[in-house]
Amino acid sequence: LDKIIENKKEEVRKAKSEISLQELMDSEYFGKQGKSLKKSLKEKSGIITEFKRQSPSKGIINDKSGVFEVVTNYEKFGASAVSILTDKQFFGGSLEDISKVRRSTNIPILRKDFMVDEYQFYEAKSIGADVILLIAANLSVSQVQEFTALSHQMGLEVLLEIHDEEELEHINKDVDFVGINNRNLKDFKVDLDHSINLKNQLPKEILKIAESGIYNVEDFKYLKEKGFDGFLMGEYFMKTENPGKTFEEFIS
Ligand code: IGP
Repeated sequence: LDKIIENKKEEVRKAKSEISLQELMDSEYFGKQGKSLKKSLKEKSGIITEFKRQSPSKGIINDKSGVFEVVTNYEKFGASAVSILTDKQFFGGSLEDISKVRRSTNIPILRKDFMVDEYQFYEAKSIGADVILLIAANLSVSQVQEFTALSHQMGLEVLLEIHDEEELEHINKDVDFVGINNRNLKDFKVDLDHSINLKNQLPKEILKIAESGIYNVEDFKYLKEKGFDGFLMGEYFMKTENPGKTFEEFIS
């Protein structure tokens, strides 16, 4: 994670020198409220499907499927939202992956990246993202607060990701969702019961999302039964030739 964050800060420095904040703010999406994941979590399957080509833990997952086809099918078969990795170095994604599908997609789009600087929130808004991810492991309590306020000013919803009890202090009443990562980012181990235990320590009112490592219908049902409101799933779909079809089969 440290390596990713270092690289991200460097990337942001570079991006800032290429495109000014003002240019980002000239985009048509500024001043508009994004699509609400709160709403679509309730109205649809509750699954936040993910488009992810590769990851540090798994290497290449899928370098053949195109973002347009996959996202179109995720939406068609009832995804509540789509998460799109925009980190290039470690996940093989890009901002263009979101731009490419924004106009043809009606469900909320989560910009999945490592947020370390205000600039990235303007960037997310400028390409039409609706939701952003904040990872407690790489942010201070006050950064989470500041980034949440900034996101809401721009009409973006905020998913705060935690993994450990120590990270509970990062939660504030303004974040829209708390995501519990079933995968430990330090050793990549997946433990659903660890997440359920942590979930039980969260405020009752907050929407809870189970993230990562959901690889079969049983796990999904188990987490649902335990009271999670949303489920973030990537690899299970992406590792197949036709991720959209795999999603269709999963929810039917
Ligand atoms: C999806 P999986 O195991 O279904 O592919 O996981 C998603 O939860 C995972 O990609 C993720 C992630 C992250 C990636 C969760 N938090 C933070 C990068 C950064």
